[in-house]
Amino acid sequence: MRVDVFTLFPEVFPPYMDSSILKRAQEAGLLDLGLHNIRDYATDKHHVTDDEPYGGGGGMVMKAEPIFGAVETVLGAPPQIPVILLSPQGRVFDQRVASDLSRLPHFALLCGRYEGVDERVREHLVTDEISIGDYVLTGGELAAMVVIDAAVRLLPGALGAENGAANDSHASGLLEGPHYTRPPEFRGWTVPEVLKSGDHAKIACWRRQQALKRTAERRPDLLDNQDLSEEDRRLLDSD
Ligand code: 9D3
Repeated sequence: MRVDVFTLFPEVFPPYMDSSILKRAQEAGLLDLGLHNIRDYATDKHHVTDDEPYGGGGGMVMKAEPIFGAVETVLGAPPQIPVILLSPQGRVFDQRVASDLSRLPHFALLCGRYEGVDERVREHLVTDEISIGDYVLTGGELAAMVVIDAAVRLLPGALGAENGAANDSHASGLLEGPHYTRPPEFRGWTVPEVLKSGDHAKIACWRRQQALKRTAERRPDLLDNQDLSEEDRRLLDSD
């Protein structure tokens, strides 16, 4: 998968993108990441990328020209791939959107800053718009990294065999139950006996029950779109 990111702050990407799973994905050739500084494509002497809004009201707006210049120079005019704007007005990102993106061979992410981008960018360059949730960020860069992270870990081979993406809690549609590791007792707090029993059928059953109960408690909305089996309903109702 190739992802081209257009941003005024390309330097914030490598510390995260070059760590852990995303680093491995790049080394394995699963992810080819292009970082492009929009400022490099501003043609005036001072490489200005923002300006005051028509109509007043304060704040600054990202100029169309440097954005078109950057995207069309790198991707061609018009680009033949999805150009996704990260903005508070986008459709809210979730595991389904991540999965859809992970199937694309190539897409571009455009990171908004300031109060937003000139509307002509949205009208004539952008093909999709994504928000990562209902809270206010400083710009689209963190959102772009969230989107890349969630999409890349779904690529076959991006995770170890053990932690297959199919096992993710949001893939099952349920929250995960509790996890424990050594020691068996810490400050007098113990690990549930069932996890040390070696009875794998019983452990799987207990984990399913914990996941169901935790989801019912914390995210009942997730259970609404679930087809629970008779066994699941029994697990939810028993202690
Ligand atoms: C004070 C004006 N803001 C009203 C709430 C508008 C505003 C413009 C630009 C607020 C934030 C931003 C910068 N945010 C993003 O570019 C952004 C974002 C976000 O803020 N929340 C969730 N997802 C995203 S994706 C990009």
